[in-house]
Amino acid sequence: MKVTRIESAVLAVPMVKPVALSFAEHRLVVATLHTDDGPTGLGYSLCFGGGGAEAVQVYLETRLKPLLLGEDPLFVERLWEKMYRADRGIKRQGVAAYALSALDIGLWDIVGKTAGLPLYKLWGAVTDRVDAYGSGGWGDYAIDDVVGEAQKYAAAGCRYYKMKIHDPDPRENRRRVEAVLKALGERVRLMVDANQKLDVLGAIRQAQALEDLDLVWLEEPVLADDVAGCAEVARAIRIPVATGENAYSRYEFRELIERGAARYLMPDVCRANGFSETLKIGRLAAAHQRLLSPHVVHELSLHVAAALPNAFLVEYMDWAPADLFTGLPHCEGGAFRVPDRPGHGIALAPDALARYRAR
Ligand code: SMN
Ligand code: MG
Repeated sequence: MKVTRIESAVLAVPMVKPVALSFAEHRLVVATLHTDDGPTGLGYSLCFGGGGAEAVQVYLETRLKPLLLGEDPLFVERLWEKMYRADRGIKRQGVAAYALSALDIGLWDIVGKTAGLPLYKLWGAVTDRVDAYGSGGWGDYAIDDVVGEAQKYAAAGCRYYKMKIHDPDPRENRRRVEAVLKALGERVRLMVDANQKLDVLGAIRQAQALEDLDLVWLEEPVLADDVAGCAEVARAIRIPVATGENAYSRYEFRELIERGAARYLMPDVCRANGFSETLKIGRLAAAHQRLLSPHVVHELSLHVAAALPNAFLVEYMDWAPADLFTGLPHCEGGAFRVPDRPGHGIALAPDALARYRAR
């Protein structure tokens, strides 16, 4: 089997409220991989808020696509190495990793379809149902918006909800968290996400102000580059730390683990060099008693979580309009049943390219 053609596009997907209070749109870089006598694979990377999608597409088209054309798509590991090692004199990660991720996801889709197996079973399934946490609560929401969103996820059965702590005043963040806890009662536990906004002392102060609220984790307290700073926070506070959505490889995750920077590791399959690397990060985490909680794109991450015994929840951000994909799983009783179609089970809806292509 050979890869004969790869078509890519940038899609611009407008957001509705409450997400629209913080983001007008998200962009997706989608890649369709065609083969001569085998199935077609779909891969994509989610560029949240839209930033950088055009650069990701250009890198994919000009630098990575030529490495795959004419190759056997079942040799994923070989092709991953070829893509990962390309241009290493000018790139580390970022844009290039988003592009590689989309293609790796597309290659695995072909492998699953060729084997006639959903990916989680191809990888040796541990479950076919994964619990989810509702996620959102962005900084531009009024408290009522956060509470309303949390209640929506609780109504879908989610027993966890993650919200942002973006206010410069730790007491205001506490008020927002308390309002959600009060509205949801005992049924739901919360995570909080600082999105790299704090410094070490600020994070310690913020954690102290939240310590008695039985939070599951505090996420990305300091700049993602500052692993030592994150580790200092993790040592000093009594809430477990989660991080990793801005880490791209097993090497970065190894450093997070070795420095004791977090208990929960959060690779994003669309950033961390695809399914191939995310699975390796998951195995590395298991060897160090770390739980893997994959970042967003639950419709793809579900396969990873269902194949790893040390996975803890997928992140459910309900942003995709109904006419974007076919095969999107539904949250029932706070969990997703992993799609049992061969590959990852997600396809673009028939008119999605025409409707959402960015202009
Ligand atoms: C987040 C950041 C960027 C894109 C999506 C989601 C956020 C989270 O930090 O963890 O949910
Ligand atoms: Mg986060």
